Amino acid sequence: MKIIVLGGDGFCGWPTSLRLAASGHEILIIDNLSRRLIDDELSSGSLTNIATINERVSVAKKEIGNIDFENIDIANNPLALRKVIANFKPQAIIQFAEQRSAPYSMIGDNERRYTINNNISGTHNVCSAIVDIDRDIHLIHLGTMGVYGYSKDFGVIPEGYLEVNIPSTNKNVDILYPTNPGSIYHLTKSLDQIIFQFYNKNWKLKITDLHQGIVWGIETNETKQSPELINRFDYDGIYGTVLNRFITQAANDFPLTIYGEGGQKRAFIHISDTAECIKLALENDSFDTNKVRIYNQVSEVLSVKEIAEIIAKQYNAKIDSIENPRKELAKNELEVSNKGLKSIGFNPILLSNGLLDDIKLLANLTNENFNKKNVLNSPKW
Ligand code: NAD
Ligand code: USQ
Repeated sequence: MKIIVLGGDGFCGWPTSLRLAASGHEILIIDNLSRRLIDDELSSGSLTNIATINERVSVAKKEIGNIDFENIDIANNPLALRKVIANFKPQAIIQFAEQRSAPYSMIGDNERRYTINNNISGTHNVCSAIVDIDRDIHLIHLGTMGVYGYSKDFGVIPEGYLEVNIPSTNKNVDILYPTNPGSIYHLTKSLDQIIFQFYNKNWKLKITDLHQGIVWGIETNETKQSPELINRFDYDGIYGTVLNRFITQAANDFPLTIYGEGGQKRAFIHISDTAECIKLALENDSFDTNKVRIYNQVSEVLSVKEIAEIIAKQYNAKIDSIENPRKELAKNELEVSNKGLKSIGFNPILLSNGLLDDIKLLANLTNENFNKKNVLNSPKW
């Protein structure tokens, strides 16, 4: 298949591009490298030394498969985006290209506006281009579990749609699950859903929205094949996600930073499964296009405290409870359905599978890049 991967230089997009190329697909990465610029802006960056995009692509062509790259800002240069889609003629487009940090989106006015403009315009530009160029293109978007909020108020979190009873007609209908975002970033993912609903209703666009949990890990079979293919790995208080942060902290004798008491339950998925689930969604593309297909891309639910305890026990680390910089529930119950992806072959890697050791090893090998100053740099909101 010919596939465009928007945001293919990022943490999820790069290993996914490699996995798809290794499976014989023809990949065109589009990225404006904004994430590398944000590293400079925050004086932070990946714990691993990542190669330039040109080095990455040239090694991937030799070692993995058919991959090319174009530098385009999909939010601010819709004409260039349209031209590339029209010339490349993809069967599918995968949309990773959004500003994805909740803390970054809450720093201040600039970051709030940037996140809204970048994410909403970018995603809308893609939909609008598909309408004019080829309505058979399958759009796969990376959404987030955070659109649902994190609670059991309506029971187990279903895949996108909630069945409700309308008292006046006593009929049951499926509605888009009511959104409950906790940051400007999560708000953009909630708004993306309405864009998809409209484009699907009006132009019958074929869209899969994958509501992904927190991604942990770093390596996949493909990124391990050469130092130039290594993935990025964030550990700072703005882009680092909780499990990868705790592993890096354990590797650097830094107490694990639980925000509050650690009662927040979240859904998690390993980076290799991110790539695998997208491959499954792409290759299993016969579905009812009368509505947007929504899957929950998650493997297991754990609390922050449970994660900290697993890591503290395994690596003899200390745990610190620090004031939570975020406005969120101190504790919550959470149960999530992932039956859609399981029905097309997803067999999740769990935290107990032992991969933590791989990451600890890597975190140790790269600890010359670990900067203590960046661990607690989250804004408060
Ligand atoms: P990332 O920041 O590492 O990658 C995003 C990539 O998109 C970057 O390379 C960036 O340069 C590019 N990009 C951003 N705006 C762009 C624009 N306007 N034009 C072109 N390129 C642009 O993020 P990630 O962790 O790889 O996340 C990818 C997607 O997956 C995001 O949409 C995110 O919301 C979603 N997601 C991530 C996680 C996670 O834990 N990392 C969890 C759930 C969902
Ligand atoms: N947390 C800590 N200590 C830390 C860091 C975080 O206790 O040092 C807590 C946070 O307070 C929060 C939880 O861990 O309760 C998760 O935080 P996170 O930074 O790992 O994840 P989050 O901000 O939710 O965002 C990440 C990705 C985002 C994605 C989302 C999926 O950055 O792109 O959409 O995970 S989800 O959380 O399921 O909505």
